Amino acid sequence: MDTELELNSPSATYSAENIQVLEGLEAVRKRPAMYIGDVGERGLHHLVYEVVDNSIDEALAGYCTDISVTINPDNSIRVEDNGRGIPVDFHEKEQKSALEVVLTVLHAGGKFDKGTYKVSGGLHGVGVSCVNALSCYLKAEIHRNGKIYTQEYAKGKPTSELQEGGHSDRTGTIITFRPDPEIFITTEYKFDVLETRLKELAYLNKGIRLKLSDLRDTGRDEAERNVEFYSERGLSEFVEYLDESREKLIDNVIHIETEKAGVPVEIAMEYNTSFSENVHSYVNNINTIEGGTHLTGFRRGLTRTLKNYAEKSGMLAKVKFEINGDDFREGLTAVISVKVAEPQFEG
Ligand code: 0RA
Repeated sequence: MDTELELNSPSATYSAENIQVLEGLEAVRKRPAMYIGDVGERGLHHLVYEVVDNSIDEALAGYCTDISVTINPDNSIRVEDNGRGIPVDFHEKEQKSALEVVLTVLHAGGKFDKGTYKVSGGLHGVGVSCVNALSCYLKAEIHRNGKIYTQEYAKGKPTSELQEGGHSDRTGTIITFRPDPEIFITTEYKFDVLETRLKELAYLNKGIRLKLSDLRDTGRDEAERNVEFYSERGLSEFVEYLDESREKLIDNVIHIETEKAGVPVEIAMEYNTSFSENVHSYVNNINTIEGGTHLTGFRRGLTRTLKNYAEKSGMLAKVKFEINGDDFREGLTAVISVKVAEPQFEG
């Protein structure tokens, strides 16, 4: 069925509600690149980040401590967390379970309750429904209310009812999905790519345990196929890792954790003996390579603070040239991370 034709046709009798749901199902498959960037290797890996980001949100809300990603032998991906589990109760407005809403309605990947802390949500922030739409198979297993619930999907549409299974003494969500080969140019996952991202996420979100296992026959040995990331000190450790091969100029990483206008701000920085600037900035766990107001603000603040200090302590009097911001960033390694409710991403 050609959805666009149907929707534009004057004889179409869809209600607004139906249209929204149809859009959720069809639009993503029609123009996948618009939702996940591309249908190559990047987009393929992006599906994993999209699911993991939901688990990270659950962790940032204080309900989840462990997230585990498995590459199955058939290149399907399993993401398991020990969060509250996606709600399975009946959603009156949509006339389906909350789980089905999360998995089939675009942008409904987030929490329904406004009060919760949702800052993650991927580069494009499109949610799990997008992953569902672009998967030839998806299974959701929910541990909640002392029970196990399962439901299966194909290309974004349920292929089974929500099933109530056995007892469970824990809570959590397990999403298993297989990217649709009709959509993606390649469906082969790269361990190293996922490893790099999970490691980064561990540094950016201290206290969360992130695991990665590869069940494929890759020739790598056991230890190389099972890695675990956990950062106790977050950005400080990130900076130490970035400066691993450089010579320190100060003993301890400067670590600032604060909040401005409800926006959590975390900064870690240190100086090394090199002359290069190595500043990484993140908004909602996404590397903002083009910078932004958060980076500009940091740079200005650093220049102002150090210049003031140099002036007051009489150091500037000895300097024969005009000192500027670049001078304060020589040999600087820093990571800046902010978490904003409604980010404005460009590029
Ligand atoms: C909607 C509402 C709530 C949690 C979630 C979604 C949720 C989604 C994902 C996706 C992967 N893991 C997840 N964990 C939770 C809030 C649930 C509540 O209020 O109990």
